[in-house]
Amino acid sequence: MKIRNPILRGFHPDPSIIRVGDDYYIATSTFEWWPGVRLHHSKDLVNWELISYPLDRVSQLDLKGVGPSQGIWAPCLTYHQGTFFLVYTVVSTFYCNMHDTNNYMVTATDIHGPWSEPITLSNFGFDPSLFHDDDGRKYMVSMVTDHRVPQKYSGRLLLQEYDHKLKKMVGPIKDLYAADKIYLEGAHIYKRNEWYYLFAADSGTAENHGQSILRSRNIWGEYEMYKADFMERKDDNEAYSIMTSRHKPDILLQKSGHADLVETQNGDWYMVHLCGRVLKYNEKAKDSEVAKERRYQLGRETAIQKVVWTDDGWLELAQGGTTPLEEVEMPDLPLYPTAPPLVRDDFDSDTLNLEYQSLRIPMDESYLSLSARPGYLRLYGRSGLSSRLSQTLIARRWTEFKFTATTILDYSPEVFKQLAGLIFIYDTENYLYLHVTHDEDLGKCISIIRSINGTWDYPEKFIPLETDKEVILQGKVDYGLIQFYYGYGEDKLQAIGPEMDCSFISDEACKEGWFTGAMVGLCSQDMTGDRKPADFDWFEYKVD
Ligand code: 6LW
Repeated sequence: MKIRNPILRGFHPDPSIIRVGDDYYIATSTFEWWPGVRLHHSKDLVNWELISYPLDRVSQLDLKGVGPSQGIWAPCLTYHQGTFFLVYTVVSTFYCNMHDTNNYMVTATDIHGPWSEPITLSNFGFDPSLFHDDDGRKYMVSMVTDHRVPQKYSGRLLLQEYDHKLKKMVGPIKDLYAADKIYLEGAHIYKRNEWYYLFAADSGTAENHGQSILRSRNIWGEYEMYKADFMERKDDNEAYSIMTSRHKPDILLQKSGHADLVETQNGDWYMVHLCGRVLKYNEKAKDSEVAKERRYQLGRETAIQKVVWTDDGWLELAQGGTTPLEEVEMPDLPLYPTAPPLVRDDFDSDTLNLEYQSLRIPMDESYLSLSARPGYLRLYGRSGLSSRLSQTLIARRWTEFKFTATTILDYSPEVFKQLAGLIFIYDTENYLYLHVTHDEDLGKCISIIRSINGTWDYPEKFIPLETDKEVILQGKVDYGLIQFYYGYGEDKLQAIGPEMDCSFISDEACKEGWFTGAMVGLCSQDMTGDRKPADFDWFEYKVD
């Protein structure tokens, strides 16, 4: 049996991995989606299960108002002497000149929490990572952002000591790497056989992405970069990557880089890394204008590779070369299957399934209830879809390019400012929304709103609905195209609107932020302030 990549499918970037005994944990970035940081667990590296979100209180994390793809970036999970440490960046200003990238740490003695209140770290840049040295000292490495024009260095990593008794950064801040040519970020430090290794993502997170490794006898440097003949380089400006997809635009795992290492109980080594699967447009869409673009709807995902240490102490992919594999040899560990993925959620439980996340604010009883009408998810309508403050919206990840999402809605809107329905969304500016509303002439009715980078239109007119019936809403996504359906019985649905491009719901097409991935979910707006409830009996996400 092989490990099938990506192991965490759909929007799961910047993976950080640890092993504690027989248990493996991966933390990934969640950006403006609440709660903060997704944790998966595995015992075999094959089967992974979502177990929790460490940042689940507003006192730990306040995302109100943050822009798309800001918020939580690149968590780093470590474990030392009975304590889990999670460091991460909360980005409050980006896509501008001066970035605000604040770094924090929370700790817990149980991976399931509770996690502490955040400790403030230093803020020279993003992607902080904590290293626990043998002598008990702790260090934080991070990249440096530079607002000057031109920037002084293109790639810069720094190191500072962190004192856990004082709960603060101490001592000097020093450059570990500062150079013109190669951009580095997402760094982690490891120690092996008296070498300190600096393991860093190179060349940015898009299709040029790669992973580099440097080493030094002293933690403060100088670090020597691993340079070997098997590393293909087109010119002197190209990074020395031990893994990259940049020369192979046709392999499944594009954008490969931003890796973290783990050693198994048996002494094998693996690295998790981010990757992206490029959208292959379906037959009907492939000659269209948009199909000329390489787009990644599923965002950046998490994959894993087997690696080996060479005799002279460098790290390489186990298969040789620099190309990540789609299927990877599994470790010599017993299989530990996880529960099958959630398909139809009947909303019969007291708590919402972990798969769902909300935008910026906690999912609480004030606007979302599983008890107000047992067996239904009740969403009280609030802000409009452009709001970065108080949206009533929950969503889960697209995990494949072809799937069907369906829900059934009991809703009696009284004015056009009340809407509820099924949404396919990247961020506040990019979505397709099949919704039920009210029209002065038609009464209860249904239509579709399309927002592409904040330009809105209705690809379908308003169609009247029967007043007292629950209505089924459905969207079928098929490799870049979407078709919506509605009706009163699952076997009697009728198409609504044209078959449309949905590839704009992707990293590449979205203008303000491009770090998350496509989501699908349920939402409700009531811009009158009356909080009109919308009741959803079930929600299904089915990969075809
Ligand atoms: C992540 C960083 C990156 O922190 O993207 O471009 C950021 N590089 O490594 C968000 O995933």
